[in-house]
Formats: sequence, C-alpha cells, structure tokens
Amino acid sequence: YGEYAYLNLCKEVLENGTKKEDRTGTGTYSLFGHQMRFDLSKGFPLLTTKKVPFRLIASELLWFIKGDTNIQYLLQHNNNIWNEWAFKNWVESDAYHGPDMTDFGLRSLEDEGFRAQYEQQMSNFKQLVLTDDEFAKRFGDLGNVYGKQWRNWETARGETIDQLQQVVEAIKINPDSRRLIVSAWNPEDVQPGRSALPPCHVLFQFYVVNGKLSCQLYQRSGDIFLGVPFNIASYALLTHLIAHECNLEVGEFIHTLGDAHIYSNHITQVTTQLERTPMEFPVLSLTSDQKSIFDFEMEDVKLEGYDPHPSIKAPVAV
Ligand code: DHF
Ligand code: TMP
Repeated sequence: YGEYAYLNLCKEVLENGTKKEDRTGTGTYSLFGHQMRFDLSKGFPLLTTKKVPFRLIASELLWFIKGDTNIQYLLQHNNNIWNEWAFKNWVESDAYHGPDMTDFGLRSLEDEGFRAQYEQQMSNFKQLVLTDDEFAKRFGDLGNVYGKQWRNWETARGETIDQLQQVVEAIKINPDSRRLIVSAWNPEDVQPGRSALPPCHVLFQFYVVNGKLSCQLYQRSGDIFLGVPFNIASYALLTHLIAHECNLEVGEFIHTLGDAHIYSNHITQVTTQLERTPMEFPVLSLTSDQKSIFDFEMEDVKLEGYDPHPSIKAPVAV
C-alpha cells in the first residue's frame, strides 16, 4: 500500500528523530531531509489510517487556485484550518479590545478558563469576517501567502506574474521543459510582518513523460501529523486537475521534506495511528465538463471508495 511511505516516515521520526525546540514553544522530534513517492495511477493518496477531511483540502486548494488569500472564502465553505493565523493579526492590532490573547495557542491548551475566553473571541472574529467585508479586508487577509504568490507574484517593476497559468500553458506547449516550476518563496515577502506564515510548501515542479504528469514538491517544514497528510492530498489533487486540463494521465507525486517533525503533543496520536492497518486508497473523479483548473468548484471533485479508520484529534501549534 502507498500509505506506508507516510507511515514509515512517522516510524523513522519516532525512532530516530532528534528532540528539537521550535518557534511555537511546543517542542518536536525532527529529522532533516526525507522523500516519499506516491503513484497517483494506483489511487488517490488520502490517508486511511485516520480520517482526513478531504472537503477541507479541496476547498483550501481551490482557494489557492483562485489567488485568494482571505479566510472569508474558507469560512464560507465551513473551513476553519487557517483561522488562528488571521485571528493573530486581529488580536495584535489596536482595533482589538477584548481580553489579552498573547500566546493563545499554548495558553488555551493549559488553562480552561482562558480557553473559554479564546473560543468566545474566535467566534466573534469568525462572525465579523463573514458578515463585515471591511473587517474581512483588514483582518481576514493572511497577506502574501500561496494564492498571492501562485497567481499574482509582484515584480520589482510593479507588474504581476501568474505562475500557475504560465506553468499550465507551458505543460501543454512544451511538456519536455525542465523549467515547469512554481515558487511560493519570495525572499522579499518572508520578512517579518509581511505574511502570516512564510510558505511551508515552497516550490513545486512538474514533469511529463509517456503522457503522464508528475509533480515534486519541496516542503521546507512539515508537521507530520496534521499538515503533511493535507499537503500530500492537496498536491495530488492539483496534479489531477492540471493533468485533466492538459489531457494527460497522472504519474507520481514526489514529496520532499526539509525539517520533518512530529510535535511532542502528537506522539500518542501518531502511535495510535501506527497500530492501524492501511486500507485501499480511494479513487478521485473529476466531472468532465470543466476543463480549466480555474473553473473548478467543490461539486466537480468527488472521491469514491474512501473507507478510513476513525479521525484522531490533535492540537495545532500556532
Ligand atoms: N501550523 C502548524 N503547526 N501545523 C500545520 O499543519 C499548519 N497548517 C496550516 C497552517 N499552520 C500550521 C494550514 N493547514 C489543520 C490541517 C492543515 C492546516 C491547518 C490545520 C488541522 O487542524 N487539521 C485537523 C482537522 C481540522 C478540522 O477538522 O477543522 C486534522 O485533524 O487533520
Ligand atoms: P514554521 O514556519 O516555524 O516552520 O511553522 C510552520 C508549521 O506549520 C510547521 O510545523 C509546519 C506546518 N505546516 C505544514 O506542515 N504544512 C502546511 O501546509 C503549513 C501551512 C504548515
């Protein structure tokens, strides 16, 4: 089963990872440099040893593809995965007048009273982003994150580059090209204060041979339990969408990780997951009347045969 590529990474980090402190103050077990390969023609790589919410992965990817960086779209799709990083903008601004939210991620895990306050403020925040467009513009925007860099990369001359559109066209016209690259890492924009979180999935490259489209991602930092299962499925879906538009079959997704880490508060969850036996991967189907990746909506993307083990909860390090 293809899932062992992931499960083996978990095992390796548990056995050989080095204890390492990190920005969030949570602590990790980590190793540097690891590669996984998934043959997309053998099924869609959505993990089965825990239930992974595909709906959230698909709506996040469509949000990137639209070039959107505002969590309002995600909230409209009932997707809460980026809330904490926009919330941070708000509670650190002078427009915020509620209780002090410094270090809300860690504090809400340790202090129940604080957790209730945090949940109240987060709920207010979500409501405002959904109903007040001015507020959403100011505080719902994550800044120079994926959607911006993929679709509206700003040049020094004040022009913009649509890297995603260009790469799709290049795959059609010149599939042998060795320059089929999209970069999210802009040194100018990773300076403090310019984006909510410097991109984790930094650069991806496509490769076409024998009528099959493959994709390789370089991810500088991977939260193995929470982020990485999303990232695998997200890039697998992107590869399917682009292959569909370019009349190609899908080849491989190759996932190359820099700092691959398990947070110290995810160890029991990973251990539980490793005790489970993987099932067959599901199959992705795309409705054929949409051709351009830029026209896809949620209802055009369907998964069949996904029969995972139950979900496993874990706190996200902010
Ligand atoms: N920070 C950290 N520390 N790890 C991340 O994986 C991460 N990912 C980000 C932004 N910042 C991050 C964006 N992607 C979840 C998954 C992906 C993601 C953010 C959050 C997550 O919490 N997943 C839960 C389910 C969430 C839900 O159902 O709403 C999971 O169990 O997979
Ligand atoms: P960092 O910027 O200090 O590396 O923190 C980012 C954390 O988020 C790190 O644990 C990796 C994780 N992450 C993923 O694993 N995948 C993602 O897609 C994103 C956005 C973050």
